[in-house]
Amino acid sequence: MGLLQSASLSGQAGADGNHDGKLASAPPVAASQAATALAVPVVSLAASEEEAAAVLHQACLEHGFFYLCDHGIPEELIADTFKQQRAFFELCIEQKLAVAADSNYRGYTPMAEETLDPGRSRRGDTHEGLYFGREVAADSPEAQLPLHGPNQWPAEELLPGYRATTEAYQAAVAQLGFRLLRLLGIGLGLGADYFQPFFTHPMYFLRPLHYSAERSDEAAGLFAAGAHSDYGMLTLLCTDDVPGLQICTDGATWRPVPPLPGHLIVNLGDMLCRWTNGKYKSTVHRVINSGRERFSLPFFFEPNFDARVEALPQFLKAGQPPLFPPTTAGQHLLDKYHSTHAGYGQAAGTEAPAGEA
Ligand SMILES: O=C(O)CCC(=O)C(=O)O
Repeated sequence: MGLLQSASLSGQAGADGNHDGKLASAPPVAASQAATALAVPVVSLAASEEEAAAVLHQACLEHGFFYLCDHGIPEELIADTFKQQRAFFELCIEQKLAVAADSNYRGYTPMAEETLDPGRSRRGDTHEGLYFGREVAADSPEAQLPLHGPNQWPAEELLPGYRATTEAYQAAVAQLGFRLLRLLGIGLGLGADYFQPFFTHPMYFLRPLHYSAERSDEAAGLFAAGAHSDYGMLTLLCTDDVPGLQICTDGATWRPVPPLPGHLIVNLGDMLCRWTNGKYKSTVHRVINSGRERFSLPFFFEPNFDARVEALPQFLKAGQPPLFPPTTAGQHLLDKYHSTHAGYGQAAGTEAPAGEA
């Protein structure tokens, strides 16, 4: 375990500006020129839980991002998962649309369907993707909840082994999510099991992404993935070797977080920022494409749909109002889907919530 050699950081900023639908800490275009890489901490799961939790805690206070090594997901499984996703995205559009995102928003979302930074983007983001949630049988009572139900898989004859490989990767990364929950609880002084009750029926989503080779053009409002903070608890990201991810921790400067062989990139989402009343950072990030096709595998680890998310009393100073109004994990996710996915309202048969675009 250790830290990468440091590049000093000036100041810090939590993102989750989402209570008003805006990203308060994304820097303006003029201020966001390319900058040096950031010294993102490295958490090793080979260390004891206490040691790992201490490094993780510091990373959450300062960056909201860390690299994760010794995570235990076999290299071969990662390579096979990327290979299968490439095969899916190479299918013709009709074949991909055969599993178009359904009313639970599980399935395929075409190129430019998502706009993560609607305030700055002039076109949809230059990626296509797939959502695979925790598998929920159609006849389960849980399937009554928005976003819950069976996943949509491409036919086995079309992509042999696709489902088995993707499910194996998803199971491995979900297990990691639960390990990190323990470290978060320890790091915050709440106890290793503190967050478990919020994750008895977690909403998690593996989201294989394919970025086209189109160059991003910030001045023209064209992004591979526009500036945003993540909506849930944690994101565990595996990327290919093409750089592109940038984060903004100081409200002014975008800095690259390059892929590191054998490491996942983990970042905190809005739920942790809200539970800790901003103590932990839900850091704004984006993807800028410099002309190469790119694949990534974000895994969004979210609490139960009905988990109440509001500042925990431990993180409120006397007389201080919470930074964010209370919400639930499910409602927050639905609000964000409505504001960033062109197809969500139609697919789910719902109107955008009041106050959202
Ligand atoms: O592909 C990446 O590197 C990041 C993806 C991302 O930010 C997201 O899906 O929220």
